[in-house]
Amino acid sequence: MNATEARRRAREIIAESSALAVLTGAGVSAESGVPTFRGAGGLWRGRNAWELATPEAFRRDPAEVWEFYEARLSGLRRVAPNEGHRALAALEATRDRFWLLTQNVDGLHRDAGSRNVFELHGTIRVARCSDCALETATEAALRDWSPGGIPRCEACLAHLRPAVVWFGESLPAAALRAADEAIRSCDTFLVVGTSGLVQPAASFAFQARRRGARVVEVNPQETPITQVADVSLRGPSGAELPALLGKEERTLLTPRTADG
Ligand code: BV8
Ligand code: ZN
Repeated sequence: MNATEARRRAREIIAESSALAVLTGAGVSAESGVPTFRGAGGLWRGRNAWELATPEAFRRDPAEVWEFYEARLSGLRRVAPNEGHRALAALEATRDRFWLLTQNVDGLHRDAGSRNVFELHGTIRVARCSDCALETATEAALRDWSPGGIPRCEACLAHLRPAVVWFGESLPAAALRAADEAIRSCDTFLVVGTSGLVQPAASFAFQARRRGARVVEVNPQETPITQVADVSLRGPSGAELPALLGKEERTLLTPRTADG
């Protein structure tokens, strides 16, 4: 199947879908300037980002882990959703049954107008007390932070940590429930911008396929998920996703805001 046929087939599958589940990874935010883990984002000060995204790293050196997340948060202050994020918001607007499951902690899907969003791996925009679990906005927690410092809980003064899911930690129950419902109920499972290496998210497309859903993949590279995809679009999601939209959805594409 050549690229044109693949796009036509993918558009057909999406147009016929009345219950659409979407799984996204770092690739959907790449065109907004957010480094992926496969790309530049995989290394921070020569350290493997995945090493720093662990409870062990936080126990060992919480200040270093905060420098890592503060650097990512400050990067996010300068980015905005791209056409890919906006196209997914438009796809949701024309369907009653739609689930957006994201591995991204950047919050850009909601900024783009998506609503039924489930952050499987948490969000970098919230900080949580490692003792009493009180949550606060990370920007507020970092207001009087400086490198080497560790923001503290205003209620019990224990260390705050980013409200993200670290390796070895289980996913939020609500997000897992939503993923389970989406996999069981969807007729189409759209996978965008993920290398499909991190569990349990990496097995969702396989589960959906086993339940008879059609799988569409958008990724410039082949991934383990390609083997269960009915069609794979080998291009950037910022271009491929808008091309998947039908006439009505295109009219719903939220206009690009002044800053992006
Ligand atoms: C858990 C938040 C219960 C923090 C993240 C052995 C075997 C199997 C599993 C395990 C195992 N040992 C341990 C596990 C479990 C582990 C796991 O899967 N490890 C892997 C590495 C083997 N999983 C866990 O620990 C999970 N919890 O399982 O709990 C449990 C507990 C203990 C033991 C067993 C079970 C928790 C995992 C969550 C970790 N937190 N993030 C933070 O962000 O700092 S993971 C993080 O990395 C992201 O959230 C994401 O999930 C992952 C990165 O993957 P992608 O998003 O796909 O990004 P990547 O850069 O890799 O790829 C980008 C893709 O985009 C590429 O394919 C590229 O081609 C494409 N692309 C590029 N540009 C574009 C594009 N696509 C479209 N358009 C473009 N323009
Ligand atoms: Zn506390």
